[in-house]
Amino acid sequence: MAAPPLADRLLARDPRAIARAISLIEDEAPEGARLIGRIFGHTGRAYLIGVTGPPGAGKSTLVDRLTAEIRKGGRTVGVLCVDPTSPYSGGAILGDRVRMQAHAEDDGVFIRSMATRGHLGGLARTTAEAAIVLDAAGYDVIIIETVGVGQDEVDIVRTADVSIVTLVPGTGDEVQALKAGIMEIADIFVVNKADREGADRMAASIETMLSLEQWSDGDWRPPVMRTVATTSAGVTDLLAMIETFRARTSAEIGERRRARAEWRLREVLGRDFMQHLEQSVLAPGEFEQILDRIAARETDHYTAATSVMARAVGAGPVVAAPLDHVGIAVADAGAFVRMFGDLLGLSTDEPEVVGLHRLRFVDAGGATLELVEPTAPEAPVAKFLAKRGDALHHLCFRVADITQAMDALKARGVKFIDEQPRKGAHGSQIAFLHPSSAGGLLIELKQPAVARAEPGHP
Ligand SMILES: Nc1nc2c(ncn2[C@@H]2O[C@H](COP(=O)(O)OP(=O)(O)OP(=O)(O)O)[C@@H](O)[C@H]2O)c(=O)[nH]1
Ligand SMILES: [Mg+2]
Repeated sequence: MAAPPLADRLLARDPRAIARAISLIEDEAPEGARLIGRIFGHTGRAYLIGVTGPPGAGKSTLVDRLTAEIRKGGRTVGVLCVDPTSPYSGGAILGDRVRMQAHAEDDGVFIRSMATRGHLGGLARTTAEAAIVLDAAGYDVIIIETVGVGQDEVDIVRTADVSIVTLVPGTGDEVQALKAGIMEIADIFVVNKADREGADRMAASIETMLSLEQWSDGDWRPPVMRTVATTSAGVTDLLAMIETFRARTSAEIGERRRARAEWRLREVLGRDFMQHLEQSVLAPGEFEQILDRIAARETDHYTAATSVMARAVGAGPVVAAPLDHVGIAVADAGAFVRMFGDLLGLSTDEPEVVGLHRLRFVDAGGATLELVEPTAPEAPVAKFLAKRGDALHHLCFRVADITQAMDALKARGVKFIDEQPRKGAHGSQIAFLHPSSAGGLLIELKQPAVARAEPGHP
């Protein structure tokens, strides 16, 4: 008989299935994502406690004692430790093993360290998803321990049902230093290592900081608790305070869980969209090429992102470009104007000199014929004429934003004769693609002049 599916074993709180599920999530395996889909309907019952604080504050010891205290009341506990930055993380994991021993005989406790893989954002998400696994497995309380350094870790704790910030006696300067990061997320402060000198001062400086804020009547003002994790002193009171907070905030818990869901959803969407860009929108190696171009100051990250986005959201091809005109190199434009008039009844307007060329525009209905006549022997078209005689010279396509179109094309590896747009006829901006990128043809891009309301300002 085949083993029951992982999801079923997990829901039955099989520790091996839980460990396997968390590994799948850590590996960002597609099975992990599917598993979440299967078990998510069974979640939402667990109460999530986030514990953060500086390295070595005694968080793990405290979480261990808190776990024991919660177990006394009969509830089950799942613990997740996240420590991506601490140089002691090897030791922390060792410590977790030691602690696991303390609860080894207890199948009402599951402890897991989250491995550092990839970037921190990914770790934060996988931790949040591991919490979903523990929730589905039926653990009543889930405790997440993180070192409060990165924004993502702070987010994990901030979006827990209750956030506990652990500090230790010290000079009090730490409070100032931590203020910007983790101080404002605390629902409960804990001064751990209260057996050490300076615990009172530490508690007082937290109180001082709190007194600087405006508190209204209904507000939860974070209490400052004291513990000695190593002896469990104060842990019973801490748990009681957590329960008080839980009762007081039961109405708002939906909001926090919604914030948690939003944070996870944004993270996954961001990751998946980036993956889509790399796999389906950008050519192999193109991302690196864009980086090179940014490094060389040929483009900037906003412009590059805009053109990649335009392609990603199906704004059509790189440039939506209707045919503007067909360029014909001619030694004597007047002769051709007369010929088009006589043969086809096409009309022309006044010639215009641009650079080393005289241009005549013949109106051919939808598109225009542009007759390019050199005005100096060094004009590029003069060389073309010497070699080929009067002949089709180039095709010109109209684009709304020439800089953006060039960036989008360059991002695809297209080479240009003109690195920057230059002035064309009638106040337009133009640029030529290099024939090596255009099947040997000479292709011009043109951004027509914007029609201004004020006359006299072309
Ligand atoms: N004196 C005293 N020592 C404590 C107390 N709580 C923890 N310790 C000790 O402090 C050290 C660090 O404890 P941990 O629980 O590993 O601290 P942590 O905050 O989890 O550390 P990291 O996860 O590495 O950031 C250990 O040697 C603990 O025994 C306490 O209340 N008093
Ligand atoms: Mg720890």
